[in-house]
Amino acid sequence: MACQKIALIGNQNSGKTTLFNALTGANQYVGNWPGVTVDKVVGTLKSTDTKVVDLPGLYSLSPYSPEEIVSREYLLSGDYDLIVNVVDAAHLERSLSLTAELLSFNKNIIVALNMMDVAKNNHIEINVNVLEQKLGIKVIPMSASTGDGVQDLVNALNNVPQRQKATIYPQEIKEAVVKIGSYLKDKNDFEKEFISLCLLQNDKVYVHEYMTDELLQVELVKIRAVLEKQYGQDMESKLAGLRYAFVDEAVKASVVKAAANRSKNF
Ligand code: GDP
Ligand code: K
Ligand code: MG
Repeated sequence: MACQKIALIGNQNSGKTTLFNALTGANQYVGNWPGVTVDKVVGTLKSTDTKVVDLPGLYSLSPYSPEEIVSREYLLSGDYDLIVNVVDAAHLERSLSLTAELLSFNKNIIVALNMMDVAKNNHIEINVNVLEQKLGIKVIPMSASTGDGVQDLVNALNNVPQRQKATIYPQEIKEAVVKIGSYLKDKNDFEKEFISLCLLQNDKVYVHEYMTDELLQVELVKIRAVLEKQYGQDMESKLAGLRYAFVDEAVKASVVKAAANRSKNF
C-alpha cells in the first residue's frame, strides 16, 4: 500500500521534527527540549504528493497538556493513512509505552527507530527483526539527524506490510472491547477499539461523551464489575499493566546487549 498522508507520532524529543525536515526539506525549528512543536505542521515528502504531518510530542494517549491534546485529536480525526511512530532507540522502553497504546488504532503503523547513533554509543544493541515480530509492525532503524536510514524509511513507505495483530490484551478483554464497540455506532471502525478501551478504563473524555447513553452505561458497569472481580484490580491499572508487560517482553526479547561497559581508559 502506498501512502497519501503520514502522521509523525512519538514522545517529545524523539526526533519527529528532525525527521520531518529530512523527509520534506522543510526547516522547522528543532530543539532538545519539550514544547518546541506546539501545533501540527504539514509538509510534502520530497518529489512525491505524499503529505507528512509533524505533531507535538506525547507520552500517552491520556494527555493533559494542550499540545498533547492536539496530537490525540489529530489521531482521532483519522485524517492520515499511516502512523509513523518515531521511537527513541536510546529510551526504548519508555517510547514503546506509547506504541502499545497506538496499536489500538486500527490504522497502519510503522516504527521509525530513531537515535540509533545514540543507542550505539550507549552500547545498546537492538535486534530489529525480533522487535518487529513482537510488535507485529515494520521497524526501520535510523538516525534522523545524520540521515542514516532515512531513505530506508522512504522506501518502506511505498510498501507498508499489513500489520499483525499484537497480543496485548487477553480474550475476555477483547470480547469486552467488541461488546462496547457495538454501542459506538457513530464512530469509525479505526477508532472503536481505542475508544472502547478508554471507556473500559473510565477515561473522562469518553465517559462524559456517552453519559446519556443509558444502555451503554449499564453495560459498562456490568463488564467492569465482572473483569475487576476476576482481576482484583481496577481496569485502568489492569490495562496499563498489560501494556507494560507487552512492552517489557518486547524490550527483553529484542535488546541483546544493554550493559554499558564502563570505559577502562578514562
Ligand atoms: P521532536 O521533539 O520529536 O520533534 O524532536 P526534535 O526533532 O526537535 O529533536 C530533538 C533533539 O534530538 C534535537 O536536538 C535533534 O537535533 C536531536 N536528534 C533528532 N534525531 C536525532 C538522531 O537520530 N540522533 C541524534 N544524536 N540526535 C537526534
Ligand atoms: K523537541
Ligand atoms: Mg518537534
